[in-house]
Amino acid sequence: MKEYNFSAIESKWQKYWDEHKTFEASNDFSKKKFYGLVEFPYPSGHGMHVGHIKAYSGLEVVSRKRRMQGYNVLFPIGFDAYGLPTENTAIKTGVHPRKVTDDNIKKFTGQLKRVGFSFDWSRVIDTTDENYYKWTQWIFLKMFENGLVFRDKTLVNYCPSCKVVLSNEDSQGGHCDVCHSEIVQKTKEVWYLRITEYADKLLQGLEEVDYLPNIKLQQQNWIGKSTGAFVNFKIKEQDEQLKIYTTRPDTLYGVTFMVIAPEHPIIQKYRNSIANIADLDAYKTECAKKSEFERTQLVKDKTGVKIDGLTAINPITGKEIPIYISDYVMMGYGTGAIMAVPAHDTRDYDFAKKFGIDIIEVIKGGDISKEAYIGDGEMVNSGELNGITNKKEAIEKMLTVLEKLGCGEKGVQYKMKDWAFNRQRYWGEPIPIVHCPHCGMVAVPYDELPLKLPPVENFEPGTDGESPLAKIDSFVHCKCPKCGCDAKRETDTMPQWAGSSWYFLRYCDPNNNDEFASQEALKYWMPVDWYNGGMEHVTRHMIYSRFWHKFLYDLGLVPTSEPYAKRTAQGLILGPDGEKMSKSRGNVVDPNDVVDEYGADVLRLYVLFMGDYEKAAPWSESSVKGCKRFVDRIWALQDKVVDSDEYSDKLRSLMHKTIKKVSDDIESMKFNTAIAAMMTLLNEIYNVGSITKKEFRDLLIILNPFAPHVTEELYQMIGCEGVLDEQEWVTYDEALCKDDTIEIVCQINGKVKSKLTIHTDAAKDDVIALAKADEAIVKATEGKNIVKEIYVPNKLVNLVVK
Ligand code: ANZ
Ligand code: ZN
Repeated sequence: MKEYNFSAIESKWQKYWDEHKTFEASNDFSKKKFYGLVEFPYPSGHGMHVGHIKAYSGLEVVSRKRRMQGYNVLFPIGFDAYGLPTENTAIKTGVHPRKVTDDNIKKFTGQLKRVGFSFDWSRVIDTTDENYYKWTQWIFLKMFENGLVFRDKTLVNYCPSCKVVLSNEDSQGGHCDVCHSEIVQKTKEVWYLRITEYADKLLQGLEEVDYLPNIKLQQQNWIGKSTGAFVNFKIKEQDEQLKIYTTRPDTLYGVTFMVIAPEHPIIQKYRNSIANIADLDAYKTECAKKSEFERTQLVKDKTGVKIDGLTAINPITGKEIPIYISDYVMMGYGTGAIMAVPAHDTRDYDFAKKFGIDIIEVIKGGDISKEAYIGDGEMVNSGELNGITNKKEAIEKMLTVLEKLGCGEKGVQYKMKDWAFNRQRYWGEPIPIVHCPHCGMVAVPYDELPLKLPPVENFEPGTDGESPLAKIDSFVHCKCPKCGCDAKRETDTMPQWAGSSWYFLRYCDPNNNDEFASQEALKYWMPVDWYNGGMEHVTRHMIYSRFWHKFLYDLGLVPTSEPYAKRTAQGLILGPDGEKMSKSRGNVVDPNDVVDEYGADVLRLYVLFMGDYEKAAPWSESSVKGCKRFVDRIWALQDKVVDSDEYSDKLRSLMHKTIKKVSDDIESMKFNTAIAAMMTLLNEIYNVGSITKKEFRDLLIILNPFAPHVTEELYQMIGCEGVLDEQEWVTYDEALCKDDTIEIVCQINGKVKSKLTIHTDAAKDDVIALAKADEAIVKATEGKNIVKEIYVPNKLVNLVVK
């Protein structure tokens, strides 16, 4: 038998695929199509991570299968190359970001090719390429033209270390997404995209798409639609109304005070009539140092100051109530003012306790001397609402009363805010706007795009968070496109997420110089049939790109209202220690090392075998070796081939079952159990002692998407016609898939964790392998060592772990 020289075999086939353009999508738009999309990488200096391999391997398998099923497959790749890390490297090393980017892209390309991914290399996109960002700027100008771009001076999230303004999406949890520094609030005039105008469409669109349930849920929560009411409270001392937003107008009789955000404009308006204005100012200054995240933490001690000189009147009871400022009310949500109902809201309760304010029960059911009661119950102390037990009914009734009194109305609010769309940095798309002293903001004419990033020597941002572009006179000074007089260019650049907001459209027609993509290509390829990526992008890139897409749809420039028909997500790969992989922990696995030692096929098999695709799983060297053994044994089958074009009696049934299992499992992303099924088949072949040529051929076909190099090689070695990747996917006979199976229990340290369905005659190794691939078992053994494996045939598996 020839030695299994994986590195020679792998380079041979990679070269073959390159030369034959095997995986280039065809422009024959009459064929049935499949568009599989994976999140294009940010080409960082660290090179590829095993996480990238796992992220791409899922749809890699699906795409290879689809080609064999006769689809015209678009499975593209590119580089999302603008961004801070590259610029920071440039600042540190003095090497221009263009060069850093090109080097990194080269490195990534080499690594991706070494793994044998079947990407269409003729359609590679680089978001920093002027032929690409020309269209990013073009779409931005379309938004500008349509009133979706504006500038506003407000409180923004500012990262003092990166010296940039960040969107809410980029500062979740109060930390900078790039450097993890704490975010501070700063008043600054910045660019915004009016994404909130699309809030309802983004929410409704979720009903049309096939996303994993938790992905949908996260998007719904991020958009955060809330239905409630706006209510006006009269101010006793002034001819003034204070408008609040509440989801619980039914509790109006329980309002005993009001709280407004420290930044609320009413304070400035009446500052001369407020006796303790100095205290209020001081409190506001303290608040400015805190992040929104800190301010809204439920557990923190409540602070605030009572406004001395403004008193509100409850519109229902006519009672006078005090107004406080406190940091738990945010200026950016609702109206920046609330009616406080301490009996039934936890934050209001804590505040009332601390400041000695009355607590009036209006819903029966709890013990308000101990804590706020937030459940449902009968309305009490509430005039016309008394006796009502249904919350909805109570809300409706109160709304009618408020409307009659003319002091309230139904209202809708969204958690999502407009998208702070700017960076004060060099390595990004220049915002194509000119500021003219006469005409105001003027768009750069479309035929002048791309507005190119000028060459710069010094990338350091300015001290006041000013872009390095502001220092380049030749860039800044220009003529107004409208009136021709002296004007200045905008010097902010677009944020990291601009280029990725429409890249899936460009893949359809990447070299078009007249349009971002032709209508013909878009009509054929869109929507993306299946998009896979990380959970961390669900409330950023996914929301942003759906917004851009819906905007283009409204202009009639794309054929579908949603960009992605289906979205799934892979789980993280953890370090061998079960912790998140990181340079500082020293637990990072380099995919290059794995390819060197075991080959690309083993790496590909392993990242899909290591556990449930959607779950996090720790790296295990011994499991990598297990996959290597599997490939070695597949290789060794070449000595057991019987020349026959039939299935043998002994293997017929198992062949059909395995083909069915692998076919189905690929569709539901259960790659681990698909591989386990092929392992079972392999063991059975060894038990039988031989394999017919037909059986071998069909096994190679179903294994090909996972391990394409070794299967191509074997396919030729056993004398099959043509090349494997041009063969048709194999079919099975449903009738032959019925089986003698039995359910057994699966234990960890003697405790039942899961159940498995196995063949009654399955071998011990196979059952153990199946058990280890089981979702619940993977979870229960995460980060632990299996020290003993027990199998009681057709009864149970028990894994002893430490
Ligand atoms: C009275 C009330 C009584 C409330 C009660 C809740 C429970 P969602 O569902 O998230 O929309 N609120 C309104 N604006 C606020 C702001 N700018 N900062 C902090 N809190 C604000 O929450 C709406 C509720 O959050 C509103 O309903 C208001 O408190 C508070 F038993 O009004 B409620
Ligand atoms: Zn002008």
